[in-house]
Amino acid sequence: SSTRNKLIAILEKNQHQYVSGQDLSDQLQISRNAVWKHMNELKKDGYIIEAKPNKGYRIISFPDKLSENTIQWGLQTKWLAKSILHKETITSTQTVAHELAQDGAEEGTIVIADEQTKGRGRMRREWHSTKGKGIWMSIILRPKILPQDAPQITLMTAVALAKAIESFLQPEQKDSLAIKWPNDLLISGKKIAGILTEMQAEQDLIQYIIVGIGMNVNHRAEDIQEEIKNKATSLAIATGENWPIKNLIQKVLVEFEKTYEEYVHNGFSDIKAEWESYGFKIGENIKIRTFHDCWEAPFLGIAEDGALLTKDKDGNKTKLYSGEIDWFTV
Ligand code: BTX
Repeated sequence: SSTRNKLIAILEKNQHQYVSGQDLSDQLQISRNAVWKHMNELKKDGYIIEAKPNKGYRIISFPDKLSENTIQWGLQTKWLAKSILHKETITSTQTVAHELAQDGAEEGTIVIADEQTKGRGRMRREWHSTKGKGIWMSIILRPKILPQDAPQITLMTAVALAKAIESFLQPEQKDSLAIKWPNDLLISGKKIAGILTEMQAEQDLIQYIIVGIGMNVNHRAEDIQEEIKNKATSLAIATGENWPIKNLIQKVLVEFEKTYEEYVHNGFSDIKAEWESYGFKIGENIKIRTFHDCWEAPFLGIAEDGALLTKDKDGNKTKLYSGEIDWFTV
C-alpha cells in the first residue's frame, strides 16, 4: 500500500536514528495503533525493525525478497530505477514495460519480476525465467538517437552487464566471462544472460526503447531446463556460490546508467572498444550461415554501427548485421 511504502521510505531516510511513533503517525496521518500494526506487518515480511521505548523505531535491515523498496534501498543511481514496478509473477516484463512506456512512463522506469510465465527472447523464442533464481527486468529508455543506431543499445547493455558481473568475480574467474555477438553473455562458453532490445519508432524518431535483461543467477543444475542444459548455465553453477541477487541488480543498474550516459554523451566508440575487450572469439575463425550461403572467416571485431566485422568468401572485409553464426563448430 502507499502508506506502507511511505513508512518504509521514512524509516529508510532515518536509518541512523529513531523515529518516534508520534512522528510517524503525524507524517502518515494514521493513528499510532495503525503505525504499530504496519510495523508488525513489515516484520512478518522480513524487515528487521528495532523498537525502543521512549525513542521509537529504527530499521536495521531489509528482507532479501525483492520489492520496489528493497531494490531502492542503497541504490546508487542518479535517475535509473527511480520508478520501479516489481511483480512476483508477470507474463513478460517486456510486455508490461511497453504498456507503461505507451502511457508515458519516464526514462529510467524499470519493470522487474521474480518469475515470468511468458518470458521471450528474440524472434519469438522462449526465455526461461525460473522463480527467484535470476534477474528478469526491462528498462524504459527514451534516447535521442536514430532508430538505425538502436542495436548499439544492445551492445552497450552487454558491456554494462559484463562489468557488473565482473565486479563480483574472483580475479582468476574473470577470463571466463565473454560477450557473444550480438546479445549473449557467456561464462566458460555457456550462456548466462540475454538481452532483448525492442523499439517503438516512427521514421527518424524513437518514441521509446525497452531493454530486456534476463540473467541466470542462482539456478542449480536441476533448475536449468533440459533442452538448454548443454548451452546454458547460471552464475551460481559457474562459480560454485550463491549470488546476492539484490546487490547484483543494483550493480547492474549502476553500471547500466554509467555506460548509457557515456554512450549518449560520447557516442559508441568507447563502448565499442570495451565491448571488444570482452568479445567472444575475436580474432578466431567462425562459421557464417546466411540465407543461401555458408563459409568460414575470421571474426575481426565490431564496426562503428555495431555490426559484426568479418570477411566475405573472396576475403574482402564485410559487415554482418544478422544471419546465423556457428560459433562452436569451426
Ligand atoms: P535469444 O533469442 O538470443 O535467446 C533465446 C534462446 O536462448 C532460446 O531459444 C533458448 O535456446 C535459450 N534460452 C532460453 N531461456 C534461457 C535461459 N534462461 N538461459 C539461457 N538460455 C536460454 C535472448 O534471446 C534475450 C532474452 C531476454 C530475456 C529478458 S528477461 C526480461 C525481459 N522480458 C522478456 O520477456 N524478455 C526479456
